[in-house]
Amino acid sequence: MADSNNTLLQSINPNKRLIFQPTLPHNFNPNAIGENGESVIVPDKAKAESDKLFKNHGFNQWASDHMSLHRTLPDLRPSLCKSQVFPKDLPQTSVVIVFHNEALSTLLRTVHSVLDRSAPDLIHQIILVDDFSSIKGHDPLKKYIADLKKVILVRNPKREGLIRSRIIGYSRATAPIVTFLDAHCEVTIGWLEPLLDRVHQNRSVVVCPEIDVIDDKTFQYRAGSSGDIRGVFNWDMKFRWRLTPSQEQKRRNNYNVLFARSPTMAGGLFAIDRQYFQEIGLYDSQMDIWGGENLELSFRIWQCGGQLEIMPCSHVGHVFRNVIPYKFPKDAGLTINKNSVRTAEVWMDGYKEFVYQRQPYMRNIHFGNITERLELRKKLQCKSFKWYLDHVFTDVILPNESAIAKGKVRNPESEMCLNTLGRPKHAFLGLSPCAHEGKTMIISLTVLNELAMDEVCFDVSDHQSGGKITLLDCHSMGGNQFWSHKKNGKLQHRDSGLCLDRGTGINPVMQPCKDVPSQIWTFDNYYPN
Ligand code: UD2
Ligand code: MN
Repeated sequence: MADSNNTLLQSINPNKRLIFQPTLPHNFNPNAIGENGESVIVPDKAKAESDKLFKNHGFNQWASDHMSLHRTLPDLRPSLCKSQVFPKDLPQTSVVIVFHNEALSTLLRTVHSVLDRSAPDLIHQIILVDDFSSIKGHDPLKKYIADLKKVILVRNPKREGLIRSRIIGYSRATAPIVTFLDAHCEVTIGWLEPLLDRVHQNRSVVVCPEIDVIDDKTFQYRAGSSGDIRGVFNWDMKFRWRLTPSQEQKRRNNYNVLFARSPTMAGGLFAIDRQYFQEIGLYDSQMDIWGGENLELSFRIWQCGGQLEIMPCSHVGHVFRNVIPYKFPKDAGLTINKNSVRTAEVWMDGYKEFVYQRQPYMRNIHFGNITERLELRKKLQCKSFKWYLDHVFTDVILPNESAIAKGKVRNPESEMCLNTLGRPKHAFLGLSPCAHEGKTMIISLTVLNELAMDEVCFDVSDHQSGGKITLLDCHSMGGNQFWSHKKNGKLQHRDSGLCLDRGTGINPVMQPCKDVPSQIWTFDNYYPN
């Protein structure tokens, strides 16, 4: 069907092609588990085994092992994407997939989904880089891929981490475009043409697909970051998704099939011109194992004259997990922070101070030598971080701008301070002696009248006296998260009219407002407008 359409198209315009239409897999069984991206329900008799396997990879390996390596998936693209035509002579890509102790079935499903759902003339090679996985005895991967013509396996003789592993994979790539994927992805129909086309149009554009979610517990395939969401970062140097500001939405005609400019990328999934990647300095090879490299590359692309975009017509699923299942050779937190400090020191100019203010111990991290990266920045005549914030991440909230008041929130009578105590979302706000230290005590009264610690807001849904305060994601919509406060006075909750009271137990409580010392709160700092 697609082939005959393509033949028809080429008789009209020989320079164009339609999206590649995959055919149903050989031996397709519509009743097999997980087909069409549906949830896998583990039968009772396999629950114990599946729970055990979950620990190995931080996802339901049992489900993955029992689904087809060629399973079918829903098509989540906006409908306009389906009729797009592309140049016949799109450049080819090398696909690089790095992995450390990945489950064989998820890795092979990633490979097959690429082979099954990409036009064969666009895939030059798939390079698998095994980052020193522990292989005991029999080596099923090597045996399996021996039959797959385009697939190459490279094995690191020592653990390098994902950053250097990607450089190793890149160095084996020979196609004009290199596409990176994590080892637990599934690509969907039409994923490749829009990525290659965009890089082909402009070699200094780096493009990411929309990342759909493959559920870690059920392997259900569903929409993830779609359409009006783009990548940003916070001052903890963490990648975040955020709603696209209205100006950028307007440029895109309020969400259509046009690319979205994104301040940062999640990290794992992108296509880049092979030579351009070399020119802008690949990755910082002194970053270890995991983390930070996605922001470093994002800042570098924008500051050094490139663009980072998300293509709404390209959809790739990824298994998001809640734990990192593999070991870090050195302390995990320190490794990630070191990578982040290298990023901040090279690219963020004075704005790195905001990072250090949030996590003062980061100042003392030995981040190694960054001379080469600073020279790269000079050689490429890259712009300042201020330029990046003014022109790209225009909706950034600077720490001191975002707050009306900030710091420890103290009840002077008791010398007790509000403290989220690192409790999970949906837990109650706590208290601790103000003499204690810790970032869970640093609370902002934001310009939106929220009481917030990071992205967690103090929410009051129980409007009875004696009700507790719940920690929830900030929604920026007022409602149960709207508070009023006058310097060194009460903290009044708008919708219930109640005031925050130190209470008599371990948690503060909401009480009718009265002039009593237990309802007086002072922030360390107040910022005049
Ligand atoms: C996200 C990115 C990931 C990377 C990371 C920050 C997506 C979907 N994923 O985390 O690509 O940018 O943020 O660093 O955007 N691996 C190795 N050696 C190691 C550790 C990991 O080869 O020492 C492999 C791993 O098997 C996987 C890939 O690197 O294929 C990414 O690791 P992850 O899946 O644990 O990272 P993720 O998705 O949480
Ligand atoms: Mn991943």
